Amino acid sequence: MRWVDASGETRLDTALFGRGGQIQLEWYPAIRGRHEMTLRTAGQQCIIPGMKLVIRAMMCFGLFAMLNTVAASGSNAVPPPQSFGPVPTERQLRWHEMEFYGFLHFTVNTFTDKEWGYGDEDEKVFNPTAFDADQIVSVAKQAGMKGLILTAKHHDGFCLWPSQYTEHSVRNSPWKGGHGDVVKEISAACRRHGLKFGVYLSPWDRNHKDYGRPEYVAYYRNQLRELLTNYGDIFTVWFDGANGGDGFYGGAREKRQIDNRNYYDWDNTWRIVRELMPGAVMFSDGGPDFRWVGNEDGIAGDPCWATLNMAGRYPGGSSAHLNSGERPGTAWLPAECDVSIRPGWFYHASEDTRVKTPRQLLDIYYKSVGRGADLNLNLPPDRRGRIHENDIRSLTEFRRLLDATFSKNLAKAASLTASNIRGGAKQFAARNLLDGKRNTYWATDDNVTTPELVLSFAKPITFNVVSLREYLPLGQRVEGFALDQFKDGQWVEFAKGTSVGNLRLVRGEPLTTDKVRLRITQSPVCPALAEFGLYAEPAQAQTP
Ligand code: FUL
Repeated sequence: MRWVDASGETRLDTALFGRGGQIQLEWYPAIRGRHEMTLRTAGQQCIIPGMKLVIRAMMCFGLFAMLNTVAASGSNAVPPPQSFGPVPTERQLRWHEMEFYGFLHFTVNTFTDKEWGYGDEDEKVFNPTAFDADQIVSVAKQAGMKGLILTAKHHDGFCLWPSQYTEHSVRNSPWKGGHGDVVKEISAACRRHGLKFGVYLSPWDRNHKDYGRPEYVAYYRNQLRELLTNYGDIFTVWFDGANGGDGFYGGAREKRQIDNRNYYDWDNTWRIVRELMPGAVMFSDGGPDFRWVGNEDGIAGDPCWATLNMAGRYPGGSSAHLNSGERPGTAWLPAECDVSIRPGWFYHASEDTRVKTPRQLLDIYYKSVGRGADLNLNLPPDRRGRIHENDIRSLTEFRRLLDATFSKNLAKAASLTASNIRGGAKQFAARNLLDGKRNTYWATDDNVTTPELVLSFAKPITFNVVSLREYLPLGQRVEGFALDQFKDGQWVEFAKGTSVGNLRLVRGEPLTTDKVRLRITQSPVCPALAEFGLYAEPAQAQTP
């Protein structure tokens, strides 16, 4: 048995319970009264949410006994493949499962019609007329987003929560008589609607007098602590790479350059997040948990590897290879595609007619989520403090088209023939590809790195989207694949690709056939694939 704490460190290691297989207990310690435990043995997982210690201990004991029986009975089981290269942490796996979430860019800029505030804005300009956190969050939820990241503080330094460390905040705005707290309202609405909540806290602060000096770093960390202790669970902290330049700086109105690499002492700043919110993932150009994709168009590279070489990487550092990732890489550092539904990140009435269309959003989805990245789509609240009707219209149709496409996996009707199954074991059977679960997978024997899978249908099917997913805990393995249809008595290739990772969506012209073949054409080790799907997009999604 391994007892792993939230930072990934093994706290206890004993063979007492795990003779026939491995049982893992992960314990996320008390975070403001919340506990989470994960019990895992080969192919099984049980998460026990917050409850009193004694009850948890009793439940664990019973579950251990049960899981140990399962693990012991599998003592002669075929061993799973060894992992390849860097592998994701638990917190990164949880982030991969989200796939699609949103940004909320909201601050004084919304009212001054700017993208970057200078830092000298009067707090009084922040005055939404009909702020409605439930409207904002429910729009995101209906769009299928799994979480929202709020700009608690953008480069202008204005704080959307009443920070005790500055006067430059909602406390001095007329909104709700100075008693408003946007961070509180959005985080609470996220909890009510079942979305995760994250914060963007700009390192660059054009308002603060000490920016560029050590005192500011202490201020920044104090604010980070406030956000991580007063607003419940935070799934991510988003560290922007844009750093230093001209600004108000307490009235100095000058240019301040900083040394991006050393000024923020990132190791110690990140440590605060690990201590206060061990389950949270952190974003920046250089990680440590997920990376920028290198553009603000929402488009991942093809290939887009989830791995990167980390030497010389830091927030605000080089963007070389962020779009494609690097293979095999020294760390698991998957990409996030961030893009706004409008040309700007903040709301501007002049952009009401320039909202991305449902088809543009679909194209972005296929080129981000469909290339193994997560999509972070920005929805800027307007001056009322709501998501604008035009944005909602576009999102609603986008969601309808996605649901119409992915509600039915046509591959489920197929009979499957795999050229190899690891040890001939049911545990690694090709059928695992169709069960809709990311924790079961098809794997082959170690020496079989280019297997094939044939899907045969009783009646011809028509599809135009193929999906593939790797079993991520074993690392990113596949380097090349091809897809064939059986046409006029022979196999004809209709698509090929390289990286798969969390998800690969291949989108093309509709095909009608009664046989489809997947060929893994390149892999340094035996592949481990979790899902395979064939889908048909409604006609409206396919027309330009
Ligand atoms: C950039 C910022 O400068 C933009 O204003 C926006 O917040 C974007 C998401 O990140 O670096």
